[in-house]
Amino acid sequence: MVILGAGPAGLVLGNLLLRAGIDCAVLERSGRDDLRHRQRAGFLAPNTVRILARNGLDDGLRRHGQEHRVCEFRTEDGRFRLDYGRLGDKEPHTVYPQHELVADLLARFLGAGGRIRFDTEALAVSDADGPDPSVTVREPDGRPGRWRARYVAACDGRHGAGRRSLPPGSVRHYRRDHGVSWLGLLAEAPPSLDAVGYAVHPRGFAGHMARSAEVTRYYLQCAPGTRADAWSDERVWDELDRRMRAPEYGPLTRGRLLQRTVVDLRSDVLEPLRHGALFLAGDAAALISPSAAKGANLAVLEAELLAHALTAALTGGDRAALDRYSDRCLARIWRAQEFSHWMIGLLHEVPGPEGSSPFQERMRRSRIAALRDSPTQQDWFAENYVGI
Ligand code: RFL
Repeated sequence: MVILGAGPAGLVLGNLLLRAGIDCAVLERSGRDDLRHRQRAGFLAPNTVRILARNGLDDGLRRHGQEHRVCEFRTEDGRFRLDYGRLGDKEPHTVYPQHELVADLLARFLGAGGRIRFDTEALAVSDADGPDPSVTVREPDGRPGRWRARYVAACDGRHGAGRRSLPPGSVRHYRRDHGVSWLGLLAEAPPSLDAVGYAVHPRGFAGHMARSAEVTRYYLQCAPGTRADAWSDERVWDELDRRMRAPEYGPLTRGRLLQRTVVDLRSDVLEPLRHGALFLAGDAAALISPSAAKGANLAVLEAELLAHALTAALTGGDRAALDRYSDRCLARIWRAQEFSHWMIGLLHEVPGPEGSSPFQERMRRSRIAALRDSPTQQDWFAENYVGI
């Protein structure tokens, strides 16, 4: 069994297969250090925490994860807070940075004797629908190599070899460009409020999300095509202050900007998530805009489903769960896509065919008012916000 990619999807899958006694190897393009420092997600859904806990992969999470249950909306019509941990299914998020989770999963995998090849880039998966599937790779010394495997799990993200190896016409590709971009920032500064902050402003969206006591993630909507380094640090902080309405609601704690990335809000889904012996999981299966923080959560969920299905096939010869894998994941993926799409419409004036319009601006305000005023809407929000 070969797994491409050592992100949350690949490492959860690797750990579960290893524990089930299945011979597997993980091929990872990056070096070990790069992997441990790649800061991305932070909000883990309760179901993700349960999956990690029941598989004994939650040591770090239990020790260092922080419960999080409140979000605050700031708009031209004032501000309001939702204690989503008391609404809907009454469950909180756990804030635990993705790179810490990846480091934990990696340590666990290696500690249990797992095989991982760093600096090894998968180039293509061949003969996935034939008797002898294989993966061609570029070895760390630049030379070509080949791995044979009964099954291949592509957990190598959206630009990985898994997706590239799908023959034309073998899967359907659904995609959507939301026409909205965010400048994603990591600041070496403690959180400025005790809630996720969503600010909707005529100048664009701004977001605030705690990562740890020392680091906070911020987002600033920017024009598509903006370069990550286009704005000075001072301009970034001034713009955050303005959009988060700091003069009215309190100052933001400034700090050094550790990371800047431009994130174009795009979504796509492949159907089915399988071609012969090649299975897709995580971002390789579906890319979801970070507006509702679902990507890493879907990756963990899919990895567990795939691990169980592969274990049944490889240890008992029962392929029924493998045959159901794609449909089971897709039901959850589309639900998460729908909610993320709704969040984008809540937080931005999504340009319509004729661009932004006053009509859309009024629709957005009305959507926020419904969330502020309707307990039913709040329960629905909470259920979808933490659910998967
Ligand atoms: P990953 O984490 O991208 O890991 C893929 C791994 O594959 C390797 N790779 C290859 N290896 C070998 N050969 C090749 N050809 C390869 N090509 C790639 C890569 O080096 C990498 O190590 O995918 P995975 O495991 O599917 O996990 C998905 C999540 O990383 C992603 O969905 C989330 O980070 C999305 N996301 C968030 N999700 C949440 O659930 N909660 C959040 O709060 C959240 N915040 C975010 C986010 C994504 C963000 N960005 C960068 C778009 C915040 C941001 C800014």
